[in-house]
This record gives sequence, C-alpha cells and structure tokens, in this order.
Amino acid sequence: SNDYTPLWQELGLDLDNHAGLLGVLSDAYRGIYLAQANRPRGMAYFDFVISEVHGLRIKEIYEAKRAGRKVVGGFCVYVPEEVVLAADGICIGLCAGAEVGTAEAERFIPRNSCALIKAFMGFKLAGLCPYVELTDLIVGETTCDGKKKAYEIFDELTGKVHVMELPHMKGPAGKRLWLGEVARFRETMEKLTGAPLTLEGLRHGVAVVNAKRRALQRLSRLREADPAPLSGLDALLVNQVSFYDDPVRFTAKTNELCDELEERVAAGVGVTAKGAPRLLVSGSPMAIPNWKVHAIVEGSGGVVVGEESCIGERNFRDLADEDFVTVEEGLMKIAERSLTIDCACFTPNDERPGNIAALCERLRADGIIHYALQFCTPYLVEAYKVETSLAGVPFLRIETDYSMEDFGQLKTRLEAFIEML
Ligand code: BJ8
Repeated sequence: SNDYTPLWQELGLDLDNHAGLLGVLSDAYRGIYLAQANRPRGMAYFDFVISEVHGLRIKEIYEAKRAGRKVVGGFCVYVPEEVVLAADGICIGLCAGAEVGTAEAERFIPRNSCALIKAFMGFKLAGLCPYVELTDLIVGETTCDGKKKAYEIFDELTGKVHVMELPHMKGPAGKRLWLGEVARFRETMEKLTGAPLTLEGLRHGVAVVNAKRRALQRLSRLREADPAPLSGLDALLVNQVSFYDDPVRFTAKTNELCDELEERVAAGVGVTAKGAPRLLVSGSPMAIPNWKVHAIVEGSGGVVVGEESCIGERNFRDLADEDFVTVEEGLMKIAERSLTIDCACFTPNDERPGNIAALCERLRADGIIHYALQFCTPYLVEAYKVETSLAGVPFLRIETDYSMEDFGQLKTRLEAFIEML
C-alpha cells in the first residue's frame, strides 16, 4: 500500500497520535464491519474507502487543491453543498464521531459539551484531521448554542470560519434571513475562487447533489424489504461516506450497490431471517466512526432499517427544484429546500413527528430508538414531543456519548427493548 506519511507530515498532523488513531479505527472496523455475515458484494467499495479514509481521498483532495480547486468543510446539512460544487469546489463534512483529543478540547470548551463538538475540536487540537488542514474555508452555522459558540474558538484556531446565520423559526422573516445568508455564502465562494458563480455551474451543482440524494433515497427504499437486504451498520456507513467521498463516484457506487440489493430483495435474500425486529433510530447525527448503537442492536438480533438523522433521511429526503433560469432563482430553490429540513434547533419543529411516523410506517419499523448525544439539548428536549405524538409505537430513549463505558448498560437496555417487540 501507499505511504502517505510525507503528506500527513506536510499537513502538520501529529504522526504518532495519528498512527494510533488509524490502528484503533481499523481494528474497530474489522471487529464491527468485516465480521458481519452475508454482506452485499457492493460494500467492498465502501470498505476500500474506509481503509483509505486518511489516504487516497486525502491525496485526491490535495491534488485537486494544487490544481486550483477550493476545499470547503462544513458541519451541518444546511450548508449548501450545491453552491460549493457550482464554484468547482470540494465539499467535506467535518463532523467527527470518535472520542479523540478530549483533554485538549476541554481546555477550550466545557466538559458538558456534546461529544460531536468535543470531537471536532479534539481532532483539530490533537493534530489528527487531515480534512480540516486541507480546507480553504470552514462553514459554521447558528444551529445549537454549543456549535455556534465553538465556531468562535474554531475560527481563532484556524482563521477560516464563515458562519451562516440560520434562523430558528421558519416564518417569512426566517425565510428572508436564510435566503440572504445563502446569497452571502455565494459572495464568499466567489471571493474565494475569484470567479463569479454561473447559471451553468449552479445547475451542475444542484444536479450532482440531487443525484446523490436520489441514490440515498433508493437505498432507503430498499430497506423497506423484509428481510432487510443490508444491515443498518452498512447503510449507516454509506450515509457517513456520502459526506466526504467524491459525489459523482459515490452516487455511481451507491447505485451499483442498490442494483445488487434489488436482486436480493427479488430473491428474498437478506442479512437476517424474515421477521427479525426492525428498528428506526431517530435523533442526533452519528458521525463517522460512531457505530455503537447499530452494532449493539444488530448484535442483539435486531436490524436497523432507517436513520431519522442528518446522517440519514434528513440529508436526502427532499430534492432541490432543478427548474430555475437565473442564479438568484437557483439560490432561492436551494434555500427553500434546506428549510424543509426538520432539525430540532428550530422552534416549533412540528414537521418532525409526522415525518417520523411516515418513515416508521414506510420502513415497517417495529420500534423507535430515540438517540440523543449527552448534552444535546435540542434533541433531548424534543424527544418528549416525538414520543407523545407517536403513542402506540414502542419507543426507547437513549442518551449516550462516544465512549464505550456505557456499552454494557446500553446493551442490556437495547436487548430488553428488542425482546419485547
Ligand atoms: S441540521 S442536527 S447537522 S444542526 S449533536 S452539535 S445539535 S448539541 S448536529 Fe445538526 Fe445541522 Fe441540526 Fe442536522 Fe448541537 Fe446536538 Fe451536538 Fe448537534
């Protein structure tokens, strides 16, 4: 295999720490992913992507950057990837799902910050994230208080954070504000690239991202089958990879996987026996390599059939309207699409319970696991409304972080829940 050490060194990574991280990651991947039975052949591509997560993909981005393309990192599905692609940029999701650099992060942010925030700070501070180092621009947003305030410090550390002001209500004033913010982001991108955004570019950006969303929608629909044609772990992985792989290649590979899954469904082939308990996981996003809950569920006889999450349905449920004739109109269509996202940072967030009910029915889920990261106030508080609106559907609330300390306790609770279904 290739030696990427000189590249990692050039990016300023802490080589010892980094080697440790990759070792832990590949052990976890072997134990959790490669140990699964009856995986579709199409997952081989995603196994390869993971094995090269800090290798080949980093080299590709590095080379694209040398050829003049700009790299934009983000933490939220409200960040308009279409606009980045319209400017011939590369868009990368920077959310992190491993407990890394915690002590370093806690020098800057409180201990009771959610694990996701602690991890993105920790990865940067411990010199472990080549993606952050490759970015020309990092886009933050005013979603939850923890992220909003952490971006101020992240900007001090990196000097390249642009914050988009996301409204917290979706009335006319909120819509105007968001439209203005998408327009301001366009200007930021134009300044970064030194070139005006074109209609052709924007059409291309929307088409590429919509195609990716369509492939993920297709994957989601295939999970309706009983037995499920692929594990929740594998589906989660595909969704996680969608945030940093080349979008055109990712779409092609996901569609190839779906072709194979269609054959499986037609032949009644699945990863479990027919009738295995089907779970929908709902709540805070599960950034790579956060596989804990799925691993426990699927190690306990259940199968996860959907993620009502930003690393899941919220990322691809709605497409942007491709019918526009000016750049301004295109930006409006992009802004309108993103406001259909039902994030708990909004108030009220009345669409979410209905969306969960519909998803639960479509996926024929037997129960819902409401997953919230510890200290994630928006999702922890909203769990009440979700649970009460879904009366009759078996519902389990869990609150956890990235550590393995509660693994045994979580396993006991999840096993009991699955047994009851
Ligand atoms: S649109 S869910 S990606 S904000 S887990 S950092 S909310 S305390 S991630 Fe999110 Fe955008 Fe909403 Fe989606 Fe805060 Fe909660 Fe931590 Fe979170």
